[in-house]
Amino acid sequence: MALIEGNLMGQGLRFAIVQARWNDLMGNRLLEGAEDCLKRHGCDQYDVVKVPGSFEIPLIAKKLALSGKYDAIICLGVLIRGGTLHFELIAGQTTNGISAVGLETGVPVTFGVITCDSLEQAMERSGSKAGNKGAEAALAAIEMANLVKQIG
Ligand code: RBF
Repeated sequence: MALIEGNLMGQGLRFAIVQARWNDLMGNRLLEGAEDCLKRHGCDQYDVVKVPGSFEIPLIAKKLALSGKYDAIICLGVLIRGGTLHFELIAGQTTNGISAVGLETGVPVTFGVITCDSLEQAMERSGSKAGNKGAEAALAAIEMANLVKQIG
């Protein structure tokens, strides 16, 4: 029996963070959380790429994954339900798109896009009482990058 798991050491790993500009009051908190997490885990090699909104994340994440420059891609965005059908459509496309990038490229892609009913909920998930989902996505990226390296 072999137990194979990724460690949380970020030294030598390269990451790209893709951040959607929409709702950047909370989006910038997610970014801060992700950067803080990477640095505290020993990683100083990362780039931040800004896109207009969450809908645009998958294409850019795919290009970054295919560039061969990164061990994992961290996707950050804030979707707030506005009472329109758009929320469901954008949230669905963003989630499916981000998931497809990892499966199609073999490069780990982690999901730090928060989907919220209200501004308050978005605040909670971007650095207050529900933690910081950007930091969680960065931690998952470190673990996945190390796991993929081990499996080969
Ligand atoms: N992008 C986000 O990242 N978060 C949102 O909450 C969000 N809400 C939107 C609501 C509407 C009605 C529209 C049309 C777009 C919204 N977008 C949002 C932007 C979307 O992700 C994309 O950037 C734009 O539609 C341009 O392709």
